[in-house]
Amino acid sequence: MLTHWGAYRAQTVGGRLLALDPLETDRDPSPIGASIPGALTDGMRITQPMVRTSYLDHGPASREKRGRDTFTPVSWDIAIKLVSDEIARVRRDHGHASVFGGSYGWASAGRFHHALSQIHRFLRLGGGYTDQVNTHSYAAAEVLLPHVLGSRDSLDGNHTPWELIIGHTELFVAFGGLPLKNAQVSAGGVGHHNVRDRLMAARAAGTDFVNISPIAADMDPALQAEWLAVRPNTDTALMMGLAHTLVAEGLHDRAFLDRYTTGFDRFLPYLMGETDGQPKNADWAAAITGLPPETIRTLARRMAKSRTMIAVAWALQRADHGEQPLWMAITLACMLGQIGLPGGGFGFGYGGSNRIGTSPHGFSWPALPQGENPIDSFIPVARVADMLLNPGAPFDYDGKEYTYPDIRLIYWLGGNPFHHQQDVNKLMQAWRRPETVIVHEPWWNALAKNADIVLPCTTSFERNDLGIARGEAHLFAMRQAVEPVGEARSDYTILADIAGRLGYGQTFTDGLDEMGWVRHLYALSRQRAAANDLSLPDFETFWEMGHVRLPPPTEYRSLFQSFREDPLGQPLATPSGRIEIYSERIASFAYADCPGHPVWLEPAEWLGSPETARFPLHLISNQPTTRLHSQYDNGAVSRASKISCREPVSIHPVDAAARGIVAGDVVRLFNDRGACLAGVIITETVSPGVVQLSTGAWSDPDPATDDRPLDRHGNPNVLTLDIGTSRLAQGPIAHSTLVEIERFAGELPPVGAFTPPVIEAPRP
Ligand SMILES: Nc1nc2c(c(=O)[nH]1)N[C@H]1C(S)=C(S)[C@@H](COP(=O)(O)OP(=O)(O)OC[C@H]3O[C@@H](n4cnc5c(=O)[nH]c(N)nc54)[C@H](O)[C@@H]3O)O[C@H]1N2
Ligand SMILES: Nc1nc2c(c(=O)[nH]1)N[C@H]1C(S)=C(S)[C@@H](COP(=O)(O)OP(=O)(O)OC[C@H]3O[C@@H](n4cnc5c(=O)[nH]c(N)nc54)[C@H](O)[C@@H]3O)O[C@H]1N2
Ligand SMILES: [Mo]
Repeated sequence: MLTHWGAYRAQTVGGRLLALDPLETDRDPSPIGASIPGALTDGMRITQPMVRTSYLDHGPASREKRGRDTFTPVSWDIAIKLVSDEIARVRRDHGHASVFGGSYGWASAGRFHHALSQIHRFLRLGGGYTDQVNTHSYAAAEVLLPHVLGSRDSLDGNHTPWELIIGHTELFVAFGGLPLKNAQVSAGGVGHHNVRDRLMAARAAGTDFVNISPIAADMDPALQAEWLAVRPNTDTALMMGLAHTLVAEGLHDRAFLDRYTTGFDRFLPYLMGETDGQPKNADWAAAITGLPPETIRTLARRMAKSRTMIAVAWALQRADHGEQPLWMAITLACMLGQIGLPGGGFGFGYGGSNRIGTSPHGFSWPALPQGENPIDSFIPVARVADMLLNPGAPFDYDGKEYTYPDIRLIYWLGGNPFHHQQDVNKLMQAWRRPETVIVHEPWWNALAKNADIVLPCTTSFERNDLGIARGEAHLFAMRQAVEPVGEARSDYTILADIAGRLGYGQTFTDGLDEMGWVRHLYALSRQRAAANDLSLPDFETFWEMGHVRLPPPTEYRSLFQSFREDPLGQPLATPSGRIEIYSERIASFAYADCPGHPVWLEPAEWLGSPETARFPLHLISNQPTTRLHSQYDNGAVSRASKISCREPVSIHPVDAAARGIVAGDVVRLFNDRGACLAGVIITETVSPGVVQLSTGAWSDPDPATDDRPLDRHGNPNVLTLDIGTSRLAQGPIAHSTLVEIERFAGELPPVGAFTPPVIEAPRP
C-alpha cells in the first residue's frame, strides 16, 4: 500500500487493518504510518451521508448556522438527489463561475482515486467552475521562476541530483535547513526514503553544511553543520550582504554573469547603494539579520572558494515578499558562477520532500484525464477568503488585473482549508457567505463540520488503485485491504452517481469502473515506460507482484548543465534566453512590492517591525514531524506528541523565563487576529524571539467565544496573516507572523477537535 509518507504491507485480521509494516527495502521508514490502523475506524470516521440539520429544513437561508449546527443522517439516495438538484440550481441561476471547485489539498496517494483529479474532471465535464491556480507549497516561486529562469526547474523537479552533490559539493549552504521531518513525504507517495542516506553520504565524502535558520533542528546533528540563527524573513538581506562582500573583494564571476545572465548591471548599483544611498554590505545585513558582520564576510569568502550549493527551503517564500529570497539566491549563485557544474549552483526545496534531488527517469506518468475548464474563472490559491468576502472586487496577479467571482456553492474534496488557510477566523466569516457547501471527507474534521452536505468517502485502504508518483522509481498495486467503513463510498462512485443524475454519467465514467480505470492507467504507464526503453510486466503479473521497481538512470545531469554547455543553442525560455537578474517584464508590471530586480523589502511582520512592541515573538508554523499537514492528527503518532492534549509549542528558555513559563505549561498564543492554546517545550534549538508551532492541529474553536474564537487545540493558522506575497504571485505568507505568549491561567477548556458534531436521529 502506497501513502504520501511511505509504502507498507497491510496486515489484516477479520476484515480489520491490524498493522502496516514498512516495505523491508525502505531503509528509513516514516513512523507516521503507525497512525493509520487505529484512525481508520476511530470515532471520528463519518459512516453515513450527513446534512446540516437547519440546511435540511431551511436550505441556504440557514447558512449563518454553518459550523455551529447539528447534523442529520440521510440515505445515499436523498444525499445524491440533494447535491444534484443544488448543483443544477446554482449552475442555472448563477452560472458555472459561481461554483468554487478549486479544492486545494493533498488528498491521498493513488493515481486514479486522487480526489482533486476526480472533482476537477467532474466539474469540467459538467460545464466548468471557478478554479484555483498554484500551490500553498511554493506559489511565489511558481509565478516568479518562469520570468527569471524560463521554467520551474530547480523548484519542483530537475534539481541537481544527490549523486552529483555527493563527492562534488564542498559547501552546502542551506537557507531554511534540510529538515528530515519533511523528507518523510512526497506528493503521491514515497517508495524508498533516500534523503538521510544521501546527506550522510555527502557528509562522509567531505561536504560541509551550513544551517541558516532560526531553528537548529532544521539540520540533522549528524551533519555537524554550522548553525547561523538568522532572524526569520531576513534571508534576502543576508544574501545581499554576501553578494556585496563578493563584489567588494572582487570575488564574483564576471565571465559567468556576462555569458549567462542579463541585468546584473541594473542590480549592481542597488547592491552598492548608488541608487538609494544604502550599500547592502555585511554591516547593513548584520543589523537586519542579527548575525555578526564578520560571519557574513567569512561565509561569502568560503562560498567563493568552494564548490558551493545554495539551497533554499520552500518555507522562505511562504513569507511576505517571498519572491525575493529566491530571486536573490539565484543572483548570488550567478555571481559564484557554478550553475550547471556538478555540486554547484542552487536548488529550492532540498529536503522539502523525498523526491527533490532524485531523478529516476525523465518522463512523467499518466493521470486521470481532467479535460479543460470551459470557463476561465480562477483565483490564486491563497486568495479564497478574499474571494468569498469581496465578490466583484479586483485583484492583481502576474501582470494582469482580474475580478473575484460571486461564489454561491463550494464543492471541496481532498484538502482542508481550516488547516491550510492563513487567518482561519477570517476564513470562518467568509465561509458563511456562499449558499451551499458540499464536502467529501473520511473524518469529522473542521472541513466536514463546516459543510452543509457531508458525503463520507473511503480511504486508500478501502479501494483499489495504482500507486505512481513523480520522482519515484516504484509502481505499486494498491490493492484494497479492508471493506469500506460504514456506508463510505469512493469519491469516484459518488461523483459518477451525481453526474448520472445531471445527465453526463457516461461522459464522466467513460464506461469504466474502478478496476477498469486502474487497468487503463497501468496500460498507459506501461506504454510510457516502453517509449523510454523500460519494460513493465503485464497487468496481472504486476497486480500479483504488488510492486515493480525501475532501474536507476544511467546518467546524472546538473541543473542547467545543457544551458551552461551551450547557452546559445540551449537558451532558457526567458525573453533574453538567459537568467534574468533584471526582468524587463516584471518591471513593466510596475509592482512596488515586486520590482524588476531582487530587493530587500521589510515584511509586514518581523522582528524589526514596530508591532514587536505588542507582539514580540516571531511564529514559525512549519510542517509537522508526526503527521502530514492535518492528516492523521487524530492518529496515535500525532496524539502522542501533544502536551495536555494540545499541540506542542517550542520556546527559548530566555523567552519562557521572561514570561514565567515552564515546560509542560499550557500557554495562550495571541495577536490581533486570534488566539490558540498550546503545550510548552523549552529548548535552545529555537532562537530567542522565535516560537515554533507546527501546522496541522485540527481546528478547534471554543464555542464559548464567538467572534475570533479561541482555538483550544493549537491551530497556528488562527494567528497567521492572510495577504499575498506580492501583487505578482499572491502566494500565502504563513511564516510572517508576530505573536505574544502568556501562561494560560484559567480553567483549561476541553479539546473538542476529536469529538464529532451532535448527530440527530434519522428522520423517518
Ligand atoms: N501556517 C501554515 N499553514 C500552512 C503551511 C505552513 O507551512 N504553515 N503549509 C501549507 C502547505 S505547503 C500546504 S501543501 C497546505 C496543505 O494543506 P492540505 O493539503 O489542505 O492539508 P491536508 O491535511 O493534507 O488535507 C487533506 C484532506 O484531504 C482528506 N482526504 C484524504 N484522502 C482523501 C480522499 O481520498 N478523498 C477525500 N475526499 N478526502 C481525502 C484528508 O482527510 C484531509 O482532510 O497547508 C498550507 N498551510
Ligand atoms: N512530516 C511532514 N513532512 C512534510 C509535510 C508535512 O506536513 N509533514 N508537508 C510537505 C509539504 S506540502 C511541503 S510544501 C514541504 C515544505 O517544506 P518546507 O517549506 O521546507 O517546510 P517548513 O517545515 O515550513 O520549513 C522548513 C524550515 O524553514 C525554516 N524557516 C521558516 N522561515 C524561515 C526564514 O524566514 N528563514 C530561514 N532561514 N528559515 C526559515 C523553519 O525553521 C522550518 O523548519 O514539506 C513537506 N513535508
Ligand atoms: Mo505544501
